[in-house]
Amino acid sequence: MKIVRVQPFILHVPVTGNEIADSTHRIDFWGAPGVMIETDNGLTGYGYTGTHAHLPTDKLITSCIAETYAPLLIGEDPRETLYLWQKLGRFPPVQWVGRSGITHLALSAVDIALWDIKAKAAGVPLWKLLGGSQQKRVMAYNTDGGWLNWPLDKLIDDARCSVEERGFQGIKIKVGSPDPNDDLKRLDAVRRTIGPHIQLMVDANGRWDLPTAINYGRHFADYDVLWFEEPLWYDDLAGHQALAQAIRTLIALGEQLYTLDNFRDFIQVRAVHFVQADATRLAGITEWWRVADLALAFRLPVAAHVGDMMQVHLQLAAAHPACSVLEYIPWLRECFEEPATVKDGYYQIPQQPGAGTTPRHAALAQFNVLK
Ligand code: 0YR
Ligand code: MG
Repeated sequence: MKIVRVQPFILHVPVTGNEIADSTHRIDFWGAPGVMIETDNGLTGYGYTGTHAHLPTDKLITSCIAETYAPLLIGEDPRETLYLWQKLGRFPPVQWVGRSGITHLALSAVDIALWDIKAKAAGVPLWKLLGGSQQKRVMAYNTDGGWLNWPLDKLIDDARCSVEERGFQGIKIKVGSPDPNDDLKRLDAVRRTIGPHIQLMVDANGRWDLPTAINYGRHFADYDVLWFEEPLWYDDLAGHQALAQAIRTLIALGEQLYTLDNFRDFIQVRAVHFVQADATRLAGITEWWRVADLALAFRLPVAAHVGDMMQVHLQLAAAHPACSVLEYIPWLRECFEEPATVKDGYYQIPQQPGAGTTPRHAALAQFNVLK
């Protein structure tokens, strides 16, 4: 089997309810720069990464795919995923300009498309190719809620609805308001609303400094917060390590870490408890799996970051023993042939061959902004 065509695309899809905000981002569209890889035996694989739908930036990713990676892929066997990951990711000119960021996001999209082909060629969903099981229970917690741009009454209504009507057994809310006391008020109101038995997480999206995170984070235990996510600037290893020792609430991070080396550094100094590896930031399935194994070796759970890249993460969670919880953000959901679906608080295990990344033709026609 040989790769004969590499064709990038960029989906821009509206987020739920016009606009969402966390402490750091305010967005109305989600972006999925991705790639379609065709083979000489008629199989087609799809992979993508996630962005804030800023077209000039998204084009940096797709031009890396089209101009740098495509020539390295044409004629290769797409099933040789480890070899191709190395060939692209360690291609000296790429290694020189970007071991994370744009080139790495582009490599994610390519790697996922290759695994999609590999699973389609085997005639099984990716989770089965990776050794997973139909019996695996993957809990969903709702993150398409708790937004910082929502007033208190909407926050509370949505928390109640998530739990009582939609069946989620866990939810996450954003913190990082201009006045952190407002965050504690919102947290208190949400905990009262959902009662003591629902998992509740908070996410500061990297906003706070260490004193703020210690001062306010130490109150989170009063509300039985399961984890405090991205409290500090993403790369601040020593800060997270100090925070993990200073407060009782456990630390989650990883959605802005790009490499196995980044995760090793955080994990080995115990600066993280819930490992939020994201296969669309780490370079694909290949590097995600290495991080998940690393977490397993330290007896840490992987709570994969999803953004809204549920399709591929559901496959991984159904396979990897360290991962049994995933956030739920359905912005891209309708774009796919077999959309990730939650029932009674748990994800349904997908059945179609591949990585779950095959878009509907109509979605490509409607949302592809790469002309
Ligand atoms: C906006 N999940 C997150 C949104 C979300 C972000 O970038 O996607 O809040 O990915 O932090 O845990
Ligand atoms: Mg987050």
